[in-house]
Parts: sequence; C-alpha cells; structure tokens
Amino acid sequence: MITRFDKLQTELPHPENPSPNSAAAVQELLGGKFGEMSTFMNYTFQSFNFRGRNEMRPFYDLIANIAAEEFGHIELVSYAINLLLTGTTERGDDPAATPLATAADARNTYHFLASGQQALPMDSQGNFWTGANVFSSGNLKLDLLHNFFLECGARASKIRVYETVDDPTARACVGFLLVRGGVHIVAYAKALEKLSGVDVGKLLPIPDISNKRFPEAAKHEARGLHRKLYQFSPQDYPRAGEIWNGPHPEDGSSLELEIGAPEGFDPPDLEAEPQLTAPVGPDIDPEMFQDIAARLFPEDQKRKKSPKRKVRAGI
Ligand code: MN3
Repeated sequence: MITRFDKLQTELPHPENPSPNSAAAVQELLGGKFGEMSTFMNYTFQSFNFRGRNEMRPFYDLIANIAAEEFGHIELVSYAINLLLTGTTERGDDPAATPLATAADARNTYHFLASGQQALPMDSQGNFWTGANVFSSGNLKLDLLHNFFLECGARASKIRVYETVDDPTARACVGFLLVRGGVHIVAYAKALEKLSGVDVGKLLPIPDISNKRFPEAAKHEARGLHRKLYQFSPQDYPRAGEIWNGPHPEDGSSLELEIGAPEGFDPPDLEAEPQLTAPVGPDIDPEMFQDIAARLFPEDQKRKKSPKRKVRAGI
C-alpha cells in the first residue's frame, strides 16, 4: 500500500519566462525512455515481482524504497512542466480572439490541443510513454545492472535538459533530480558490489561530470542530500540500510538511511487558464444548475414535487 502527502520533494520557483518549448524539453524527464515514469515503473514492478524475498530482503527493501521516491519525482517534473506552461497563452474566454495562437508554433501541441496546458505521459517529441520501457527479468543481478544503467542514462538526459533550458523552474527541478538520481546510481552500484564483490562505484560519475558543477545540484549536496536514502515507511523496508552504508564513492562522506519521507514543500498553485475552460472558482449560478438538472433528470424533478418523497443522497 502507498500513503500520499500533498507535498513536493523540493521547492519550485515560478518561472521567469514561461515557455511551451522549455516545457516540451522537460517532458523528456517525465515520459522519456530514461524519464521518471520509467524509473518509477521499473522499480515498482521489480518490487511487486520479487521472488525469494526472505533470502534477499535487503535488495527488496532497497528497490521498494526507491520506487516510492520515484512517484514523487513524477509529481515534481509534472509541476515543473505545468509551471512552464502557465500563462503561455492569451488569457480570456473569447474564442474569437485566437487565445491558443501560441500552440501553432509550440513543439508539443498536445499541451494545448489535447490537454489544458498540462504535463502528459510522453517524451520531448510527444511519444507516449510505454510499458515496454519496464525491465523485470526475475534475475536480481540482471535487474540491478539494468537499474544502474537506467539511472546513468537518466542522468545523461537530465544533464542535457539542463544544458537546453535555463529557466530557474526547470533548473531547480533538474538540479534536485541530479542529486536524488545520483543516490540511486550509488545505491544500485552498492547493491551490485554486495552481490558480486565488483567495485562498480569506480565507474562513477557517468557521464563524467560531477553534480558539483551544477549550482542547483551543488546546493543540495552541500547539505548532505546525496548521502541520504529515504525509507519511505515508518517501519517497513528497513533492511535497505544493509546496502546503503559506508562511504560515498565520489566524496567519501558516510551514507545514511533516513526513516520516513522527506518533509517536502507545498506544491505551487496553478492559475486557471479560462481560454482552456479551466475551472475559474466558485462563481456558480444555482438557478442555472437547477435548470440543467431538471432537463437531465426529469423523473427526479417529478419526485421532488411529491410530499412523500424520500431524501436521496445526491443525484
Ligand atoms: Mn528519479
């Protein structure tokens, strides 16, 4: 079972320059082959499918905890995309004013034509995410090797998006994810080392550039976020700490398992976009709703007139 908090794992500023094309680039980190939907669903299925759990419990606990964290990464990237799309069209409810003109030149027209200026489960080219991105072989060493490769590929995508988009919203998101993805790379390297004795950490970093070169990542590393693995439960999945321990392979700092989810930050409120008929608040005409209800449910209206009518909960 999963419990949910109405928080984001890091704080996202409102954009300086909302841009549909920046939002399209960030989509790669959501629904790309190496995006957060892929990491989330890979570890989720691997944890559901895990056989021999009692003998291999620390590995099961590690994968399960990381899967839970990835849910929050999907949420975070979605908010970054939504913020970058907010206000990118002409606000108003006059369709004759061509309020969606921006969409004609946007790289991803689905953001406007198939949704309400929203994040979608697709990559930067508009290809929908697919379950074919999930690898769950049943062989633990192979799955861990895959996860290590997946996280390194994800890191390459993050760096490229960072190099493409300079908006502070996108960079705050990418900087944070570089640090947390870095934790998952080290976690899978440690797990492989535990299984095989091979010092996989010697390969790092992949790609060959330190997180410390990215200011939005370096600030999180300065407060030790690259050393922490979260146990996303007050009591379950504790044996991940049997893998997540010892020195960090890049800077030698000591790794620690933190019990419970991170505190998080309030998610930003997304303003209404009336040109897309987004909800615009409690300005409701009760007579209009009664009129619509009378036409949709004439039988109900007849019963309403009867004094013997029993009270019904809702329509
Ligand atoms: Mn992630």
